[in-house]
Amino acid sequence: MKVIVTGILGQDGANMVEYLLKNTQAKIYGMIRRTSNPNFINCQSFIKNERFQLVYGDLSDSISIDNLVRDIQPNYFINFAAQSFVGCSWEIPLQTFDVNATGVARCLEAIRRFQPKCRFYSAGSSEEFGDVQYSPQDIIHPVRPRSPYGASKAAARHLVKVYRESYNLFAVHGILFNHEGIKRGEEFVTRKITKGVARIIHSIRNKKPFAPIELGNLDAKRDWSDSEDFVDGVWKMVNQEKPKDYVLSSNETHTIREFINKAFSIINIDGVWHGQGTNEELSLPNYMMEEHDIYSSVLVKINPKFYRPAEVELLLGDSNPAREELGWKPKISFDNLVERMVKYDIDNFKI
Ligand code: GDR
Repeated sequence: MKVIVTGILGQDGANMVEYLLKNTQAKIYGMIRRTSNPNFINCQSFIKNERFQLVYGDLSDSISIDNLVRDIQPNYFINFAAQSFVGCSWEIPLQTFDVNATGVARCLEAIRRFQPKCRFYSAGSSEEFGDVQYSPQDIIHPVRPRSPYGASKAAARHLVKVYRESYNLFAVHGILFNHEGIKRGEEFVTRKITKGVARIIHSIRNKKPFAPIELGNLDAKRDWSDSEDFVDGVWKMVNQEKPKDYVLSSNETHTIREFINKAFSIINIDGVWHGQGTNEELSLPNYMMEEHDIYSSVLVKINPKFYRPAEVELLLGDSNPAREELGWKPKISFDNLVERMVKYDIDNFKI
């Protein structure tokens, strides 16, 4: 069995490769783009595994995708490569669309032409739901994206459906709500917070001043899970009898503020919120200021540059069909996820 996984330098691609090496006998072809200094930090556990092979390709280059599918003749093609950062999709809308939407068309075309038996996974997103009309959001919730990123994923979803129905391909588009973990990129809000907490506790322990974590909208609500749970759901999705799209989610929602409170509670800091809007801040409680003799006290402050031109205010998924029909069940709760990320970042803290 041969599996092409794209996006392996990122969180989901790396977790998928680890999952497949552990749970299958497949040979894995991990696709990366040609760059001068690729960062293999997420791939350390498998880069030298004899069942793993690094291959070059680029979703914006159809020749490279055609060649990989024609030469490897994969049984599965799992596409996690993307411009995955919603926040910067307003700055690079065309590149976002080219990679996330047209890139999916390039994969589907390569499969149609060179290996039509190959099962294809397209990484969809709760961002496709956008300004939601009801909660929880299920697979039939209307598509109402609020960002170029959300629009690109919605287009990919339609392409998958069209290719499935037109050519009878086994292609699925999983709608994944937010998913995080110890391999998460540092610009996403959860990792930014947990890395910030690790930096701040390091300063407190060393009696040094610290700068606050600067964030944007703290009122947004997200449905967070662990990426390691989701790759199991993705594998179950591509191994159904007939192709069908599913939602993966924790079925819980929390504000960014709740995530921050939970993250600081892991290091026993019960911060004090004060101010409103752009003046809102989280500070150390007074007794800690006295105990630790620290000069700086602001843990979190707002920086409007992290506000988005349009925001998805609320996401709350309904993954019950995936749980019932695929037998998928997440193992890591919201509290476990935050704790795991904070502890990992403290243990691996480097100045
Ligand atoms: P999201 O994740 O856009 O939901 O997409 P992100 O962590 O970037 O933002 C979540 C929410 O936090 C608010 N926020 C901030 N976000 C970032 N990145 N940085 C900040 O400083 C900050 N302050 C507040 C955001 O406004 C937003 O409301 C993620 C990505 O992984 C997508 O690729 C994926 O498809 C979806 O999740 C499901």
